[in-house]
Amino acid sequence: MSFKEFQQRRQLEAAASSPVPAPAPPPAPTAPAPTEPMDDAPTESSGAAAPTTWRVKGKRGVLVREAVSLDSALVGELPHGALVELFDEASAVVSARLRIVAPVDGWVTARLLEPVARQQPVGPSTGPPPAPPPDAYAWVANLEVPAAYEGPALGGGAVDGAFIDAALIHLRSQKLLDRRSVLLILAQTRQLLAAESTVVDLAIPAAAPHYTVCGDVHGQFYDLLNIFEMNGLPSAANPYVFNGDMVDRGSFSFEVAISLFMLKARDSSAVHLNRGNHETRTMAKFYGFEGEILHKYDRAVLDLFHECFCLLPLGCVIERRVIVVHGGCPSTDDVTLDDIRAIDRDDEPPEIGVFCDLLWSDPQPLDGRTPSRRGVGLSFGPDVTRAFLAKNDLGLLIRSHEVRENGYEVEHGGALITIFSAPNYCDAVGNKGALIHLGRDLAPKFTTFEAVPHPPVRPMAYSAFAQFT
Ligand SMILES: [Mn+2]
Repeated sequence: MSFKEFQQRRQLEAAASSPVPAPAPPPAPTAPAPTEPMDDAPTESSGAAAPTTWRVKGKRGVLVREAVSLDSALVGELPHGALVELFDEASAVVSARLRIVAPVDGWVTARLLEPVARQQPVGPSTGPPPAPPPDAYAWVANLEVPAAYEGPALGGGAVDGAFIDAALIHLRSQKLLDRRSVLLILAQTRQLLAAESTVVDLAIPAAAPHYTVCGDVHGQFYDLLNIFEMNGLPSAANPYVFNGDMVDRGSFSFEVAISLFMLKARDSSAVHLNRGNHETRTMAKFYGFEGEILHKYDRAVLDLFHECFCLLPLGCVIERRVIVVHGGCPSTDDVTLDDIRAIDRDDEPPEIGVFCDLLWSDPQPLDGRTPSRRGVGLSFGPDVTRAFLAKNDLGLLIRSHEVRENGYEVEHGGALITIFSAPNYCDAVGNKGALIHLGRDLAPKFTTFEAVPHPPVRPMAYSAFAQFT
């Protein structure tokens, strides 16, 4: 398939599937594991605090950590994203706002939008005040590593260089990490991401010559390893930005995501991760990541990945001058960096608005804004890029999100760069991959590279769309 044919096919695919693909049948339910509050079992959670029974609009549910499991047979009519009030079953002494996030396996997870406001119960007190919530992931450390497992395992939980070296070799040989180590890495990454701003300000560290900025990797783990071989592993002296779409399409999305997360867990400043439109439940369900994680692990691992994805920053600004976001410019000219910083990103992206635009938009050669061929986000011209940069005192916008034949393209008169790091995208496109070095002069320097061989697992092997690709 030629590059042009691929582009035409992608346009057809986008037109057919946008904005949101039709829902697929739900996966087979997984049995709840009694030791893990992550699972959606209403009566099986353990930990210091006993589950509390709640009702939501008169429905019963069970509080587990900061999430609530609700019987989806009862709340199935509540759409994704719905805001609901939660009350204590007995006397409405506790209330909180919730957002429905994940209807799965007969149970709906709803996330607390604000801390539970506990009030004094009416009438005489019947016991001590409620205990503070236990560490949400303390249970992970108590998991057992199967005796037959021979790979590297996180003993005390700290990710160090020796673990990373061993884990990358292990993953390269198509072996999985033990589930406890995976969950520990995810729990640590989640904490690190939660501490970051929605737009992260990055300065080139004194010990580093430049930032390396990579675009979409899309589950091409062996090409990611090739980047590290060419350009070095992330470290304080060799910091990276990965600009979203780590996962989906390529069938080694687990390996890509866990590798980037463990590198971040070792040194958060060495790896900065932006959110792409594929770090979302809807896209992951159809383009392979969900199926891959359910094949390699289970739903608890998938859910924790998605909790991390929801906390990924929407962009970063390097040395106050270069903004890096996955898609592109917003729909209006008045959007400031402070507006973006103020977005409550801890959620699935909406289908319209600044949050959506940053993840989905594409540049176009002509001035102005037009509807996107994707049906989500917009196409924006050079004048839009210039206005956005000027409004925010920026000099350059780096984005990803679209394949380019040479791995990168300088567009909009030099105001915008597309960077794409998945060579021979989907084993079919024949494009190069590229990365950018951004030194103190902030003049981008490009490195391009060809695809390397990977084990014979085809792209989209785990996808619900697999039969169509
Ligand atoms: Mn994308």
